[in-house]
Amino acid sequence: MKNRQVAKILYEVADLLELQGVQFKPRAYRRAAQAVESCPTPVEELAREGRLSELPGVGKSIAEKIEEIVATGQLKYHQELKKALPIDLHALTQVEGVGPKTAKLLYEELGVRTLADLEEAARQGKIREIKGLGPKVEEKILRGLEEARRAQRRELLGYALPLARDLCRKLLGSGTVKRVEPAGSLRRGKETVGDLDLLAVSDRPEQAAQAFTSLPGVEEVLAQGPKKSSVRLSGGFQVDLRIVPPESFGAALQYFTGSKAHNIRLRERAVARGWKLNEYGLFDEAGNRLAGEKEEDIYRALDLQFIPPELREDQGEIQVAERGQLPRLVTAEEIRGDLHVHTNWSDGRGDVGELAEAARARGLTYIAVTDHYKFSQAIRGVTADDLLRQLDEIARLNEELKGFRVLSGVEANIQRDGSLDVPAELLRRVEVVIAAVHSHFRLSKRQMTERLVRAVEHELVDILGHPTGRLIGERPPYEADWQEVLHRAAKSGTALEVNANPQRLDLAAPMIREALEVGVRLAIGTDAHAPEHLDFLELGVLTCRRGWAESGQVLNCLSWEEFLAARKRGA
Ligand code: DGT
Ligand code: CA
Ligand code: CA
Repeated sequence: MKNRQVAKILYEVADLLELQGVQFKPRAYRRAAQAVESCPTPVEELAREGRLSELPGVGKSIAEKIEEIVATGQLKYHQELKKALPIDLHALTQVEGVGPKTAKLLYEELGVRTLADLEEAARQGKIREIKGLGPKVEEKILRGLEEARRAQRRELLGYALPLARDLCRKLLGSGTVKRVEPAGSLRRGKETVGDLDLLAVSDRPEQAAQAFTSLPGVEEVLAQGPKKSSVRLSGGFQVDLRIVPPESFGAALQYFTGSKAHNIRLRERAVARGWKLNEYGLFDEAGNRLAGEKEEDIYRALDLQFIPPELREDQGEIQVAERGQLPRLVTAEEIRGDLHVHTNWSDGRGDVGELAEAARARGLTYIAVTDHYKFSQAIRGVTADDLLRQLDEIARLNEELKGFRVLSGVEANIQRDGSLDVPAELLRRVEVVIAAVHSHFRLSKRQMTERLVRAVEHELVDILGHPTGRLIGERPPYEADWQEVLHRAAKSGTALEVNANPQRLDLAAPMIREALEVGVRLAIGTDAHAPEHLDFLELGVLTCRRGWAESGQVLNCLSWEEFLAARKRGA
């Protein structure tokens, strides 16, 4: 059973509990669901090895539930909860404009159980008739339906990226290919990936195709040939392999990296010169090859700056490249610290020292330890007392660590009214304050905007954590006037987080670009709840790059001393 399917059941339990008005438990289930969904190892394997509780947010009770799901394919507790509301809540709430409450209302009023029912009800104009919903909601649902359908079939980048690397490594290891690289949306760093497109060069294409279709994890061979092969992995993810001659590799890489919209613009540019551009190369009127071996040569021959894959979305990048004014995108090598890390002082795994070591091993020179402040009995967070003791531990550790710095911090909760739950005297004691929304997600647009504005304007808040609250494929962003929030953040000098958790990637790339335009600074945070989660950092960097961010706009590119001076409080 796929992690995603296990997660789906846990998410539904969370939503059903929430509808019953149960406190705190929904959050625990949601966190566990997130951990399962973003875990690169199949949970079946973890269950077999008795390692489920290694997942952040998975305690004994939820571990047992996961074991039951893995063993039987379902969960009795879930079935019981579902009797009261026998609908496909998980699928329905993925549609923007449909929260659990609306789903319940639609079931009670119109008998809507599935996405198909929802679509029918919306098309027949029945939703606008319901008190409290109206024509605007109906329109939104119709738009959201399409998006939700698409998202359901896609994999998170954080899952697909390590998978792609592993497949490439194994294929190279087979000795049948000279070179293999991922193209497609994965190479563009897109937050979700529909299928994987690999490109290879080989002297023995037949054997390479055979090696590819025999890779571990291949469930079904859809096609096998010297030029193109296609497989479906267990779990349903499709991988295409194309084998191309070395003199066409650059052209093929360009073509299959896409996006399709970018390619169309680029081809128009070639055609305007009387040339031809395809996956084999760039050719002039007489059919002479102008470029093809290297991707860079194609852009150069078309009088363009090299356009990094992350920008190839037909969002104006070709015009900007023509003027030679592309941003110098932030790179992973420039990142010096992680600004959002949890430890076993709250709900993370690993102590401060272990997180510091893991960060150092990844080439970083600092981390900010920002454990959750305790706001409920059900959530493991730090109390005021813990936080003071943690400060001592961090100070001691910093004495020992050479060339590495642990910054003290806290992740404060933004309460319903926009105030923080951590007393100001504590906020003053720590070096990094992240403020984030963890409850009351469904306020009116005006209330949510006022709440977020109040938080970013708080004099002690350095970073607004996972600003829009979206969970990819699970929960759309909060309703808020984002232009207003960005504007106020820029004005008050509060950074916006690019949370690098694979499920979040929040801010998302399009909003990063908007944020940068109004002068907002970015802070990448892995939100690590275990040492290995520091690997998520690269997802944050990719997302920043897709948002056209340069290193000067990303606080993590500063040294820790520079960062402290650059904070709102430092200025
Ligand atoms: P995905 O898989 O849905 O996440 O998105 P992509 O971008 O990986 O799309 P995919 O796998 O359908 O195709 C890979 C690339 O191949 C795509 O980004 C651009 C290129 N491509 C595919 N079909 C066409 C086409 O009809 N015209 C052009 N110009 N390029 C295409
Ligand atoms: Ca693809
Ligand atoms: Ca494809």
